[in-house]
Amino acid sequence: MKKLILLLAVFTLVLTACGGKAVDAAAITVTMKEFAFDPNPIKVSAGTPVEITLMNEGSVEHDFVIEVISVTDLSTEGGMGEHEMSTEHEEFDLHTSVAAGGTGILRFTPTEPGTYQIFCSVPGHKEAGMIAELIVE
Ligand SMILES: [Cu+2]
Repeated sequence: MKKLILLLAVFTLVLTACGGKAVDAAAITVTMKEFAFDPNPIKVSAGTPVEITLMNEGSVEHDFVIEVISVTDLSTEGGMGEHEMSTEHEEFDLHTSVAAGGTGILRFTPTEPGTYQIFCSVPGHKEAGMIAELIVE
């Protein structure tokens, strides 16, 4: 009986350890439409990996751009890659394009606290107010 109690105690400890919080990546879902990002602002922490799921709920292509930001571990998934319509050769530190109704994933770890402007680089969208802020705390 003593052994059973000990086993139960160990089992409980293991369960607690596995079920503990320790979320090491912040998962955020951002919706894009004409002409806004939601939520706005988006708050993240310096040094903590961020995974942003971009859902385009609009009826045209949108993208998520931050022109200048210090990040590590950058990766994207499911986006459209480069714009076909874009004629500029701008280099953005963060850039994921998502087709109407599509989803893209952007992963990065911000390294410098600050407030960064997010915008959509599809012609006319930024001018129409498609901007937001990323706050790195
Ligand atoms: Cu847009």
